[in-house]
Amino acid sequence: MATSTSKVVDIHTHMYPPAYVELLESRKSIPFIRRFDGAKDPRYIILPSEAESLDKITAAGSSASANLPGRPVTSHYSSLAQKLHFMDTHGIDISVISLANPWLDFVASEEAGETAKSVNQEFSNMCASSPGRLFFFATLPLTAPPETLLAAIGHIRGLRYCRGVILGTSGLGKGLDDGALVPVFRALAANRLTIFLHPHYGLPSEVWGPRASAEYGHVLPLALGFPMETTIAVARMYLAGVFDAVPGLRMLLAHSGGTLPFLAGRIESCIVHDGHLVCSGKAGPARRTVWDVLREQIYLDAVIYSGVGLRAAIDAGGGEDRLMFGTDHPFFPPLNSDEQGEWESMTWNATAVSKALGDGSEGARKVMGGNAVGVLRLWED
Ligand code: 5CU
Repeated sequence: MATSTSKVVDIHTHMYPPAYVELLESRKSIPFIRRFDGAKDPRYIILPSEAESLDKITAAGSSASANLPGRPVTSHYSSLAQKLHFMDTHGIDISVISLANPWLDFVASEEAGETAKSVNQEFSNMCASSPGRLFFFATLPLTAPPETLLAAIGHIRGLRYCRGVILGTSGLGKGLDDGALVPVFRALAANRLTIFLHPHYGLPSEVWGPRASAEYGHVLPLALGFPMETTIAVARMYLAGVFDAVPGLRMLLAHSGGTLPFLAGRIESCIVHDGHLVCSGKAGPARRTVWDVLREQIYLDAVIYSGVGLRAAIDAGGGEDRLMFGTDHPFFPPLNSDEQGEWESMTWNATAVSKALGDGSEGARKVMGGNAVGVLRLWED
């Protein structure tokens, strides 16, 4: 459902509103924001794999010469003026902003409902202050009791600039194939709220081997752990029949669906050759395949940084109508040039779109913004 607009829309772009930053600053365990002696900016420590380097610094009693864990928290994380500057610098007309990982996954059950309400209200206010330029994916209080969680959907559906929710893969603690989540998925679908599925937990740190934390930076968890986490979460939903149970469910998968476009054929083969699934009637001819679900209920972002990956994502969804451009701002800032200038997260992803679909082509216009405007109703402001 693309429109003929040539607007550029960034659907994968995060903000940490000031109240959320304060919450992180008040914490003593991951996730948290902490200042280290001699470091210009505070550091944001979120990934389970960062715990090891944090422990080393704590044991050494000094951070002066050490490789600091986490990432610097600059104004790009929480300043709206900075977000608009980033958009203007890169010719982005509209951003659909969302809280970044790990959202409210760590918030105590009794506080989650109110925290979600205030975070979502902050997002709503930011969007209202730049009408036509900002929309948002809200955050759900997943640790709250079921009635609070459903009430949160009631709250966000009334927020003028909200177009969906950003969701991690842990769900209520048992993953997204948990039957207890079906009412939540139904409520989101009934309110035309798209789920933006985003990873956070990656894979267990052991899979990266003993050299990773000292020598390989964040490369393995971010480049490989994140995409595998998304792939596994969606495969589990598919195998549990969630997409059939909630046909109105629409999901937008981060990082072009992890490895799903590449592995969908293998998942299919494993299903039809699985004795257990065949005997229990789950692999019969009436089954909607993974390909069907990809073409009917799933959108993929275009945050994959290469034409090769993007081409696979386009083909998996049956065409360019299911891809939406994104930058992942404020993550991956340039390290050797001015942060107020051009970011490769924009240029690499935009170049990938041109390479895969042709510079200035209709397909490229759809991916750069037309699909997002149509699917997320970005004209209804
Ligand atoms: O650099 C990172 O850690 C991240 C992250 O945590 N989340 C994200 O969306 N991109 C990069």
